[in-house]
Order: sequence, then C-alpha cells, then structure tokens
Amino acid sequence: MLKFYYNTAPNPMKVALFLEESGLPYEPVPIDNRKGDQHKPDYLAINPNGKVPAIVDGEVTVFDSNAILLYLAEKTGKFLPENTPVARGQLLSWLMFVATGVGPYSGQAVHFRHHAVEKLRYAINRYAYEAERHFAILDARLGKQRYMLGDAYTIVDMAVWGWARLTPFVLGEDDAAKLSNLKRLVDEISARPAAARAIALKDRHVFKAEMDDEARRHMFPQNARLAG
Ligand SMILES: N[C@@H](CCC(=O)N[C@@H](CS)C(=O)NCC(=O)O)C(=O)O
Repeated sequence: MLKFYYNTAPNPMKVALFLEESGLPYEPVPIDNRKGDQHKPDYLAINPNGKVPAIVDGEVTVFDSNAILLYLAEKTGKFLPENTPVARGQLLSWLMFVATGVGPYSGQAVHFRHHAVEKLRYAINRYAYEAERHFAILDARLGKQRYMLGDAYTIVDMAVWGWARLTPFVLGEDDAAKLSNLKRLVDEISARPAAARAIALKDRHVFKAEMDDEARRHMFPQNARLAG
C-alpha cells in the first residue's frame, strides 16, 4: 500500500487532501519534525531534503508536495484540467507558482514573524510583503473564476488550500481578511468531506505540540552556528 510520510504542516496537508479526495488506499506514516524524525537516515533515504511530505508507492518514491500532487493526479487521472497544451501550460505554471512562491515566502514569513530568535523588522516586512503579494495574485484570479484553472476543481486548488487556510497565521488576521476570493475557495474546500478527513489525520498520531528547545534544535539547526 502507498505510504504517506506526513505531519499536519501545510505541505503534507495538500497531499492528504488529494489522497482523501481520490480514495486511493494509503498508510499514513508520522514524521514528527519537532522530535527530529525528518533527519533520521531511513527517512533521508526517502527524502534527501529532510522535509515532509514524501510518498513511497511500490518502487516509486516521490518527495516535494507539488511533485507528489502531479504524480498522483497523473497516476489516477483525477483532478487534472482538460488534456490540451493550453490547459497543461496553466497547470504547470500555477503549480510551480505555488511551489516556488506561495510556499517558500509563506514559510519564511511565518519563521520571521513567529519563530526567529531576533525580531528583525526588515526580514518580517520583506517576507510578509512577498507572501501577501503572492496571495493577492491568487485572490485576483479567484475573483474572475471559481477555481484556479477555471470551472473544475484540480490539484492546483489543493496546493493553494494547503497554505491559504493558514493566511491569518502567515499574514495576520487583518491582511488575511482582505483576501475574500481566496477565503471563498478555502471555505469551499474545507467544507468538503475529504478535507475534513485530511484534517482529522492529526488525531491518528500524537505529534509533539511544544515548540521548545528540543523542537527548535531539530527544526532550526542553523541556530547552532549562532552559539558562542
Ligand atoms: N518544497 C517542499 C517543502 C517541504 C517543507 O518545507 N516541509 C516542512 C513542513 S510544511 C518541513 O518538513 N519542515 C521541517 C524542517 O524544516 O525541519 C514541499 O513542497 O514539499
């Protein structure tokens, strides 16, 4: 059975949503980042980047959330746009936009706003600005059409949902509230039974809740270089 290495962070949750939407049988395998599971040799053999998510599907291993979404969509033939060069161009563009822009800028915005050992006004402003700018591009598109690629719900909407459901945490409540079209999509997807099942995965395993010294040591190893 397909193994899904996960925790409840935004990138694994996109894949959890696809797995629940598609009905593919899978075994969720917890990777507790706050306990350092992501750095263990067995897991690094699956994902050399030491992050979640990853999947092992028979002899196929795939890591990076949007790569997994594309792999699973092509495997099942589900949640893809029509098979034309024009639609595929849009699919790849928006999938990569989320992978290389929305995700990384949101991640860094969260880091500097909530976790950095020094509260750096310049860094907080830089990443908040870029995260907000990326979400505003999604919001503008969703002001013109129901889903990211048009009339059909696809893996791009799932990729967007992973991060967009956390905009209050990423951007702050006030700036998140301005993204009304994005919120409409998030609310619609979150109301789907598959999303409820994906979110309920958090109850299947116990993950370390505290962001204490041990968790910071595993998640922010760069801090060791600041010591001394
Ligand atoms: N590009 C990767 C990023 C994965 C990523 O950053 N995952 C985070 C959780 S959302 C993680 O595992 N962080 C653990 C760490 O940095 O130690 C993807 O889209 O899957």
